[in-house]
Amino acid sequence: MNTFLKLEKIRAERGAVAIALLDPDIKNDNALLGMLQLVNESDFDAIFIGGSLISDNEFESRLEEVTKNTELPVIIFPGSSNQLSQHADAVLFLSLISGRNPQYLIGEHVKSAPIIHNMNLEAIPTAYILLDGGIRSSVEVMSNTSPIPMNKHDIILAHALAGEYLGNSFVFLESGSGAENHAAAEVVSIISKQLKIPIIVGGGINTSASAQSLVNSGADYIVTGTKIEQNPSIKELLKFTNAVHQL
Ligand code: 1GP
Repeated sequence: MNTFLKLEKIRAERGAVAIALLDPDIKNDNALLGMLQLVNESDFDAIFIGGSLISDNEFESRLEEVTKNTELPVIIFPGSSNQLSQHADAVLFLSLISGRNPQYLIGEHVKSAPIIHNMNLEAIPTAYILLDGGIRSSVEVMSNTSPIPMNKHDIILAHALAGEYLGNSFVFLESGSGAENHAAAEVVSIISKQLKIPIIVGGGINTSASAQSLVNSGADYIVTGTKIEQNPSIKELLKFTNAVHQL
């Protein structure tokens, strides 16, 4: 069974999937294994790994370290085509469809496709939609694209439908790491009613109440990163993953 189907099986069994985002950037170097330990003990279902700034050599060695120390599926959430490794189970093949920057619509894809092919890595096509989470996010700065305002429901829906019709396996509603406002429950609700493909929601989801309300609104996968970097207790993280798992 490939990684996408494994994730979907978890979704069917648990109602929704709890994803821990680990940023292998140098700033987290000493803390990375500690954060991984927390994730391993807190009932997360999978790990996304990636960041804005990390280079290819560092990425490879840190990814190897992570995969050696967890039983969870490890899926690359790449900031660029430099972030690839055969140690991962899969890579999100992201198209930043909320933007109009060709580098993130096809450029990085062409650069990374032969590498992914040679690594025999599973690529999971994902329509990545950046929403305005109330901060100027790293994605906005690094991709040179603008987020969609959260109150433009019809425009967000049009992008999500386009993502589905383009053949993506997931739509990812991203408010940016450290967002002040995560994706609005109303937005998730509107989109989940119209889409057939599963919805990943991430950015600024720091409390179990937020996670629960987003899952109630139709989010299929909840991603959290910053919370794990803030040295939470296992009890607190278990409360969070428990709020995601509604079955
Ligand atoms: C960012 O969606 C992720 O790409 C996670 O965001 O760090 O705010 O949890 P946080």
